[in-house]
Amino acid sequence: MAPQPFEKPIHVTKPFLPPIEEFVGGLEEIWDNHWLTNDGPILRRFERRLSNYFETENICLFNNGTLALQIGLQGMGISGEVITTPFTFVATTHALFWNKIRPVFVDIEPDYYTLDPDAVEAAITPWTTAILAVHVYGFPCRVDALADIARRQNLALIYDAAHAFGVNISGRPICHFGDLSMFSFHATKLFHSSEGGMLTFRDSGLKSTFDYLKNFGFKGEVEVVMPGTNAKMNEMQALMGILVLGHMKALIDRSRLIDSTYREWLKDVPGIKFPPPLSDSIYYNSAYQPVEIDAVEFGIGRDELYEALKEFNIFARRYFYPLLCDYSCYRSVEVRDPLKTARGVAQRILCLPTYPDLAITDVQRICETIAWIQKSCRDKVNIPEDKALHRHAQISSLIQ
Ligand code: T4K
Repeated sequence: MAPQPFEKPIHVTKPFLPPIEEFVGGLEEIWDNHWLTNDGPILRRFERRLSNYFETENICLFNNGTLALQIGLQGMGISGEVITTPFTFVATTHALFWNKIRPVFVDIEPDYYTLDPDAVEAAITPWTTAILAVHVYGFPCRVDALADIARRQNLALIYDAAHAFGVNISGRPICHFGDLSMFSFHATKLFHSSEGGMLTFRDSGLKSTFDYLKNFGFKGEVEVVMPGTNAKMNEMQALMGILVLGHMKALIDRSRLIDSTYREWLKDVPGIKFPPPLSDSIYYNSAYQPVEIDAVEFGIGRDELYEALKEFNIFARRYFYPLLCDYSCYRSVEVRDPLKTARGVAQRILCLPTYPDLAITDVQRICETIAWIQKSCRDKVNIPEDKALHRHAQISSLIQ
């Protein structure tokens, strides 16, 4: 018998919200202060707490991660060509575009989907100024290999660490690798401030530049030293961030438990591949739950599973499909690397729901649903790939 659909939609994520009394208490402080944005007292407190958490003084807060990255590149004076990954959220490449930098897309590695250092090295030209790598899903890039290339080739090493809040390598927060890291505090992230972003950086001299750039370029009241923008975090965002930070250890523990439950309950389902266990030196945040679907072994392809899950009120997401270079706005960018791994992964990847509020019994139910779809569809649906829509109709009829 088919499993019952969930009564309410299960989305790929759902933001953690602190107890409402904590937020209301903070709002009272904001009401007393009559200070809503522009370097307010709560923002400063948030900055100090993050500084402590990340073990660095070199941080700067923003109203979102996209503008943080854009300003990071601008403040560091990056130009020309930057080698980057096509397997990420669009904002990574948009930040290059807004700085008039040409993205050079190269391939990723098969286990953790991060930039392949050999492909990076092969793509360097006299115009290359930086590497922009992504700790995608919070999986750390091969930081030593990339640092070695950056040092030898005199390139800046920049990380989009949007997904990597809380990740450590050999006990060091991940922001200590590379010249600059950007973290997103968007509502869909394990750590969030509803919207928000942060830069951490090696060169403390950059702090004032980033502060100018996020505040119209103002230095004091009557001097504007550079054409900045408005990318300031406000007090409500900072308040949410402080409160969520207080729960961070429990949030990561919970995500790790969800991850191990998925792995245990799906281990006997053919055609589902999890990223291999990480080395013991890495403390991982389990922020996302990516799996690869092998259409031959599973019986149906990733897209059909994605559609079939919707019938059960389960809304997984195909992060990150299509590859960035295949979006219409980047199709004109020349891509020399065949992107063999990235192309395959983009066709197979599916991010399953994971968020702290997701009950373990619901994770098990999602797994049972996937196992049921696999069993029911594998032998019964025998329609060629090019009739995918027809296949979907067949799958729907099996489920009903
Ligand atoms: N670099 C990387 C590698 C990134 O992944 C991102 C953002 C950035 C840079 C840029 O950082 P920010 O400027 O965003 O700080 C979402 C997020 O909007 C985006 O922040 C995130 N990456 C990306 C991976 O995912 P969508 O278009 O998938 O979001 P949406 O609205 O479809 O939300 C996904 C699901 O989350 C919904 O189905 C339901 C749930 N949800 C969402 C929101 C906003 C909730 O339950 N509550 C909510 O408030 O992009």
